[in-house]
Amino acid sequence: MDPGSVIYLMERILIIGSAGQLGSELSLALTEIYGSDNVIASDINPGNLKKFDFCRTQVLDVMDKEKVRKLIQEENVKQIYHLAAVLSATGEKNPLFAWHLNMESLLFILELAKEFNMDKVYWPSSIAVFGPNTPKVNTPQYCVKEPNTVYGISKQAGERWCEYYFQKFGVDVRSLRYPGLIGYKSLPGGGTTDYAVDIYHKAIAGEHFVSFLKEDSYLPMMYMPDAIKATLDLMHAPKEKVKIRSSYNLAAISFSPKEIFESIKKHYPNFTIGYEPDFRQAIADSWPDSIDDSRSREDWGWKHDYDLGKMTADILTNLPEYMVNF
Ligand code: VAH
Repeated sequence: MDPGSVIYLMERILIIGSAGQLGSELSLALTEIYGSDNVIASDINPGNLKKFDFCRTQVLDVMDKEKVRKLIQEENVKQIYHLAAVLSATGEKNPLFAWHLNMESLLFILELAKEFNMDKVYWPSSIAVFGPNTPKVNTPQYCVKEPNTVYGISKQAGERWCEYYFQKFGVDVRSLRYPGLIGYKSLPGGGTTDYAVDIYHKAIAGEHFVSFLKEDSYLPMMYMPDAIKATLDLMHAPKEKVKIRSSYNLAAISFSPKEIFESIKKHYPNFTIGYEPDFRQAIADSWPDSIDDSRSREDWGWKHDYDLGKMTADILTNLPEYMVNF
C-alpha cells in the first residue's frame, strides 16, 4: 500500500514501548503517515506518555495480557510495533527478568497476531545476536551467532520465533538487527551504545566526557533518521520482497569513541574526553566492528543517508534547543 492511500489510513497501529529511544521517534513518524487517530502510543509509565500530544495514547504493560488483548479487540488494531525490551547493559544486571520480559512479551504478541489475523508485526532485533565467535568485520547475514548477553540471547531466540510464526502460521512479522542508534529527540535506555548519545549532551553542556568504552572500541552505529527510514521501508515493502523472516542485518556507519569525539571537536574545539571502560566493554568486545547489510539493500532497497560527520553536524545543530525536553 502506498502511504496516504485510503486503505492505508484505516490501519490502526499499536506501538508498545513508545517512550523508548526508538519508539519516541517512530511514534511520530507513524503518526505522520497513518494519522493521529490511527496510532496508539503505549507505555507502562503514564508520565512517559505526556509528550505524545500528536497521537492517541494508552498506559499499557505488555505483560498484562488481558489488557493488551482487550485493547487490540476494542481498537481493531491491525499492526503492532513491539519495541518494549530490556537492553544489553541493564539486562546483565537482572538476567532472568530481562529474559522473561523480552521473550514472554514477544511470544504473546505473535500469538495475538495469529489469533486476530493481524496485517503486520514489527519487532526489533540487534547486532547483539552476534557473539565473540562471529566474524567481526563485515559480519554476514548468516554466520555463527553465540551471544553472551541475556539481551543478545533473547534477540537470537526471538528471531527464531519470528521466522517460525511466519512459516507455520503466516504471521507477517518483520525485523531488523539494529546497530547502536543515535538521536537527539530521545534518550537511550540502558544499552552498551548509550555513550554515543551522551557524548553530544556533554559537548553542548561544555562538560568533560568520560567514555565507558575504550578509545578504539569500534561498533556499528546509525543515526535515528536512518533507523526510522529503514523500519518504514521494511514495513512498507511488498510482502514478497521480505525474504528473510528472522531479522535483516542493517548498517550505516561504524566508529570508535575516539572518532566520534574528534567529529564533535571540530565544532567544539575545547571539548575533552577521558576513557574509563566498565562492564560494558566486555559486551562491546563481543559484538562486530561492522555489518554486511547487502541483503537489506538487495531485497527491499535499503540505503543509508548519514555518515559520522553529517550526523554530528545535524545533532549539534538541533540538540541545543531540544535539550530542554529532557
Ligand atoms: C544496546 N542500544 O546497546 C542497544 C543496541 C546494538 C546495541 O541493541 O543494548
